[in-house]
Amino acid sequence: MNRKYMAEPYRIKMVEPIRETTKEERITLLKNAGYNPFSLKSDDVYIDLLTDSGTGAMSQDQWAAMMIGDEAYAGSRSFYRLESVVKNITGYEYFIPVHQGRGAEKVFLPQLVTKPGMYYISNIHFDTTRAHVELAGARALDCVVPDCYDIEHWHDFKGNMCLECLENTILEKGKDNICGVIMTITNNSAGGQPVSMENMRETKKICDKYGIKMIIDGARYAENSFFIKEREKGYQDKDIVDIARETFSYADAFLMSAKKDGLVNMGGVIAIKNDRELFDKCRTYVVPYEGFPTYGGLNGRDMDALAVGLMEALDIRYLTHRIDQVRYLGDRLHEAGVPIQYPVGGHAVFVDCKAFAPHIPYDQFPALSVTNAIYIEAGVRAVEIGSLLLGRDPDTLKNRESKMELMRLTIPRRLYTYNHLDVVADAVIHVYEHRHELKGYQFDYESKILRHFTSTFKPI
Ligand code: PLI
Repeated sequence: MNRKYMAEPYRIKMVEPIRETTKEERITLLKNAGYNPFSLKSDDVYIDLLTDSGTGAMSQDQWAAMMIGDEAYAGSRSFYRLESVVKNITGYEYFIPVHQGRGAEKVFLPQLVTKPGMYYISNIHFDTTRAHVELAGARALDCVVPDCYDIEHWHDFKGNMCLECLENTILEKGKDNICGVIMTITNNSAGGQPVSMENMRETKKICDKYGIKMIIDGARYAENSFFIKEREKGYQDKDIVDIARETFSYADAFLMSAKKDGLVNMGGVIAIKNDRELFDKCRTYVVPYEGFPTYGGLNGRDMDALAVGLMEALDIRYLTHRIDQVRYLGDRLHEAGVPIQYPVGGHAVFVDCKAFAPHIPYDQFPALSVTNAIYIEAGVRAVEIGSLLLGRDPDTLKNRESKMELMRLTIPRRLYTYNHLDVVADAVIHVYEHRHELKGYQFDYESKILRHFTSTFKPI
């Protein structure tokens, strides 16, 4: 039987109760949190769609693998098991574990910054990636395709790199001033939108032409591979793992927050295709920042859980259900007329808050306003991905205006059911019907780096 949305390809054998609060309680809780959902206690959240990072459910095989974790400081069996999986999937020679994605960024990105005034170019830098580029003394430039901003209309690969923008930027800044090109797959800030294999290939050609390294920020590479299989000509009959391998073949290095498509609660990866010198530099820096190169901030048991999780995330039945859940929520909102990034991406539904609350200007953070309203309505926690997250220009210190003001409803892996997603959809639709009542926010306290995490606000 063909179902529109695939049912869970698993049974639930352990449950975690979740608490429901009243609307009155939530009004107070949000006020006490400085109107910043990051400051809410998770116990005060009914359905937590803040992030899909480290929030998924592990499988019985992962829990079992943890029992064989070998907690040696140097050269543990767990390390070698994980290394062999990473090498098998990527086809790369070198691997270093790290505690999470930003650990990989902190160790790796400064290695390619060789002088002042350099740039990384990405389809869109994720926020921590941008922060680490800037902390390393370089600047982050984004070159996503214009389709990305055509929110209402279907484009198969809205996450793609704009090749013209990429080449023009290299020529304008000078190839010797480009540290590297970072391809974020899927493109989180564009709405979890996929990047096509063709785009990977063409981007690599441009990188090779100018002698620039290409790096994959592959937190969600398995989901990206799924979209390539679904949408790109010639890939329908290929296995997901082969699509992933071809993807990696077009890059020189792979940085991963394994908290997403690694299906673990903590972990990260640096993998380098064949540049021994770069590997040695990263190995040197991983020691003071993360830990010895055979554990990089992880327990042996974490590495074993990741070794299993990486393979589970490439399973087509797992991926079909995963993407169907996101599609289900997207379809419910789309059918009700709520403006969303369409089609939905791999890990979240991104609500277009510029269209949702056009009366709130960018520097009063329309997506924060919608996010706070759905928390009050139903105890659902989402996250702002817009001008608040983009932060200030590091040189002029002016508020940067994001091209899109999005609220991300991020779906953790294997955690919630379709019924939970109905609660979310009903809340968002309710707030949409009362959208004219929404108000903007101003800072009460603004933190200097990655301000969206710890700042506090006042309603205007
Ligand atoms: O949260 P980390 O440090 O494990 O990973 C940082 C990171 C790097 N790249 C990309 C594309 C990410 O999405 C990412 C983290 N994302 C988070 C936390 C999110 O909520 O989307």
